[in-house]
Amino acid sequence: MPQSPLAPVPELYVSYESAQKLKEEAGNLPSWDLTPRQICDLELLMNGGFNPLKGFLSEEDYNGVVENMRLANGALWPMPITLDVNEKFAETIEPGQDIALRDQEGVILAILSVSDKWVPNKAREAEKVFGADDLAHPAVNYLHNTAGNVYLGGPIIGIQQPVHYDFKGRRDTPNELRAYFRKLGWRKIVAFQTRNPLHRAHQELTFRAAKEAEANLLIHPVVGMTKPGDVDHFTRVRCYEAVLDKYPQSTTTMSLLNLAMRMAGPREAVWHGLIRANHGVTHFIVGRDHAGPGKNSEGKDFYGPYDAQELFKEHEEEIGVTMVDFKHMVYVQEKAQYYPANEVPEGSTVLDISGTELRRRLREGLDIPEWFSFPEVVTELRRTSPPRSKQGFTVFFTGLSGSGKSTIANALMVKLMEMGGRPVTLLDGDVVRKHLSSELGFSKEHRDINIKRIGYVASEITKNGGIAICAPIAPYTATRRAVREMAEAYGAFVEVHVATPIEECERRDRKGLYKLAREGKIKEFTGISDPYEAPTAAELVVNTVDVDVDHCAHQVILKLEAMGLIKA
Ligand code: PPS
Repeated sequence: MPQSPLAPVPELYVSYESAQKLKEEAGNLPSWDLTPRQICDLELLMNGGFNPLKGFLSEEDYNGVVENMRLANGALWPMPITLDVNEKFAETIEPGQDIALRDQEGVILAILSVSDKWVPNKAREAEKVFGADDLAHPAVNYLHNTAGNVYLGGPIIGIQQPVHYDFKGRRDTPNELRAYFRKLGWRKIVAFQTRNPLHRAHQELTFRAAKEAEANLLIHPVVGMTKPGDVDHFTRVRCYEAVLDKYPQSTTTMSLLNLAMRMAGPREAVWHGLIRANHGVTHFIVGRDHAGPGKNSEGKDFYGPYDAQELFKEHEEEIGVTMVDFKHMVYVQEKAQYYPANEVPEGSTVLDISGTELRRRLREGLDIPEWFSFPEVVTELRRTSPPRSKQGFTVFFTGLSGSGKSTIANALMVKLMEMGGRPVTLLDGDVVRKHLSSELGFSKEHRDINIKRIGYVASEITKNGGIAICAPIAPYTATRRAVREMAEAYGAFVEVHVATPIEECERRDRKGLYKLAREGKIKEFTGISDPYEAPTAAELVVNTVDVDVDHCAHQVILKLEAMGLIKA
């Protein structure tokens, strides 16, 4: 049965005194270091956000949830909340044992009394919960490539909440929110779930939804884990705070929810409803493609646009929260105001900017009109995502020893410094081996470590708005890809293949190394006794045989200009 919004929701915490005692005793238990996702799940388990769950799912509950969205006792619960661990740890644990659950600093947050240990059928879980065993779905990808292969289940004893250092004043447990609503006399509350910045259309639709339901409004954004690639929650919360001022006074509040989303569309909507019911909310806005994961590996949507609304409606009573339809709002130019798309006066001009178009405008530093968003929100977004010509980026040269990488990289560095505007760092192969990787040799393992170190430093430089120029041999495709992923999390990655053929490098033999390698005096020499996997999809290929260094560096500059990374 849904909780009355006035009564507190059950929590799994023990008293402060018991917690201190348990903490000491738990020091001797086997312990598991929770993953970021598990910390989010644990927080909502302990504070009652996942009520009626009392811990990580047992095998019987898990099977019921996967197969028909129900716990073994019949209660509605659509999402498997499981403690996944690796085989090595699982081998040391048997049902009946207690384990200490620690955060990433080693602080004990809870004790799990293990009742069940099993190896889940992940393919089945993917099919039933997420609709397809397709790695293009972020939660399916997580299930197969990040989650451990063994699940542990059992009740939890909560010792302390995970620590948050950011936006403390904006985080509320379900009971804190309930108490707040009680204090203000709010009886009907519409919650709006979001993982994106809010613009004028969102403000219009949320306020309208609250007005229609004669309710107050709770902006309830997710700050735990959202879809990879989303705007980070720090930026979003600053944006939300700006939008909050736009609602009439005392109608609206905001609270941050440390949920790890799964992007499971219809099941996720039902889950979100149950979580909101626990937070004392009476109404919940569900829109088109709620918590949608994007396209599958065949380029089609994982779920139908209204699947989430239909599944929610079907279970509305049990969820205990009334669904409010999400109206797509558009701006009508002649009226200078927003209308629901299906109520636009005939013959009027409708203006709208899609998410993709907004990102393009941000990337290129183009105008974002005031009818679309609030100037404070645009300022925040521009601070975090400056136009490409002001963002950091990485230029990654790869090629054989003696191919000319360092010379071109040096020339590029000087040209970029001449232009000014951003700090430039050259991570040349030889320099890196002297300062960062002096203990490493040239085995595959050592080369990989070396390149990943370069990638890490380059990605930090990129994150902080600088230009990183790297010039190692980097002979392996997979390692170059890993570095690309690291850097692309923060800015552009431009791979330049210096494709000087081995014959030419050997003919030049500037350092005399090829001769030594031929004589067997240097082992594992790239191109002679060790492989070089040439890139197949580099952003640029330069040829140093017929073209001088200056010209090669100029080709890179042209490429950077074409990509919008520098302005002529
Ligand atoms: S790697 O594979 O990317 O880690 O190599 P890198 O860090 O770029 O280092 C290459 C420079 O080390 C010298 N050197 C060798 N290169 C290849 N294979 C072997 N076995 C080797 N031993 C020493 C060589 O001078 C490389 O410098 P560059 O500037 O590329 O000529």
